[in-house]
Amino acid sequence: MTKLTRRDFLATAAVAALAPAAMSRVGRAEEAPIVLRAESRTIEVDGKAATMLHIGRSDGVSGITIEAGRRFRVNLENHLGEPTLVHWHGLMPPYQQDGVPDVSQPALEPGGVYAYDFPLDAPGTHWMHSHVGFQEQRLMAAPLIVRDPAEAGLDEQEVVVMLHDFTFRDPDEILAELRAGEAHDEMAMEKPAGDMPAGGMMAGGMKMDLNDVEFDAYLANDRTLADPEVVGVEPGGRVRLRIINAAASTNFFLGLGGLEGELIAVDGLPVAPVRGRRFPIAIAQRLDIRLALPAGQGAYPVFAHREGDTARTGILLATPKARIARIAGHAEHKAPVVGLDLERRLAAVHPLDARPVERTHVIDLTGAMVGYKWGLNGVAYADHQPLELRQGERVEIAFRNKTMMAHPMHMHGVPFQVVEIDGERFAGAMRDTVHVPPKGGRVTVAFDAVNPGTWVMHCHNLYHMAAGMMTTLSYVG
Ligand SMILES: [Cu+2]
Repeated sequence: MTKLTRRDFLATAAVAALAPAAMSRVGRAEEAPIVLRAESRTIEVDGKAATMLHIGRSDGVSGITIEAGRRFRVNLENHLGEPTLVHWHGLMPPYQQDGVPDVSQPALEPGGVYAYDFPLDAPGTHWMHSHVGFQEQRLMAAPLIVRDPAEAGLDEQEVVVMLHDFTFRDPDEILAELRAGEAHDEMAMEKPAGDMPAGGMMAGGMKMDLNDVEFDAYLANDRTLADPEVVGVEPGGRVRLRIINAAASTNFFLGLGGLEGELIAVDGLPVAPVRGRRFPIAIAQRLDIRLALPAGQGAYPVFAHREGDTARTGILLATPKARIARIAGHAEHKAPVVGLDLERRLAAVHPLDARPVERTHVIDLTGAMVGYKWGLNGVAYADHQPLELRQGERVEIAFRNKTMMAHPMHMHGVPFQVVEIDGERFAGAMRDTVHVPPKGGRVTVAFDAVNPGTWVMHCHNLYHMAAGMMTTLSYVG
């Protein structure tokens, strides 16, 4: 049994009243598997209905909240009229249960059920999403929260916020337009990108390609700021934000309004705390942020600002008697461009052991807006050769971005540690997705090949991945 603190109870009750579909809840100690349904649903965005996809439990709740130390025992049912498959982003399953079509297992046909069963060792803020076509852009994603049993007694309210970029259009059409699109500047640029001023201009005035898809809205727990989720909090209460960037193609800055927070984990893996009011979050990444709310009544927005743009989304934390004002969907100023300033300051609480590197793969991130062809080392996924490695090896992957766009690089199987940025070695965060800035950005990650199988590594910008920016790495036991 999971004990609920008073704040847990208050939070659950308040949130259930306000937004029943957007929250997860504590998994009970059931022996039976959790049933997850891939299904369609209708949501309303800016007063207009849209048929989207969903990964939900039979009670309509999105995703799963579960305790570390249990088994991940899930039956995935396909209630869609098309094949699907769900990747457990951040978990370390055996590769046959990793949810990548034709790499882990065949896609799940309509009406079918797949059973998943593997140990859940580590806590963390993770998520689940379809790895089939553009289903993720059609909102087929949900939180996957693995709670730390050691934190069960904390007097702290958990607030999960899942971010999306939203379009009423057919994503296949968007990709076709990108492929037919006009040429962009392709000037070479020596200086790597940091946290740059807004507008996509870098030092020297040269252009980079930012936000190549125009979206209709940005969602936080499926809602816009015109009608945001309002989470009940207590005056002076403690909150743990679990922010998940489930956008297909958008990096954000997570802003805490006037409040200062403490970043305690990235991609579900703990880091030495970093205090701040604004934190970058690239596509597919997660942020765990602790907040101590002021005493007295108040409403506290948690914003996600699209990089290089004024557009924003978010939720509101509000005490029972707080006055809630309308919040504009656009900020007065553009958010900056996501870079690696924060990344350089991060240090894992549980880093890799010190040992010699046994194998290094240099991966050039390649492609161009012209023709919208993306790849790794100049090769699209259709023509890829698996990267070679051996079980047990310490491996480093050196990403070198030869393109005009940033790429959030994600590897399946095991997390990695960021160990080098632009030639400078350091012992950074453990992660599963790292932002590699455009025009010569260089990031090296290290990992131990301890989860044998065939795994994909890809750019998590869904349009780049669909255009070929993916490869596999393969090692056997
Ligand atoms: Cu990319």
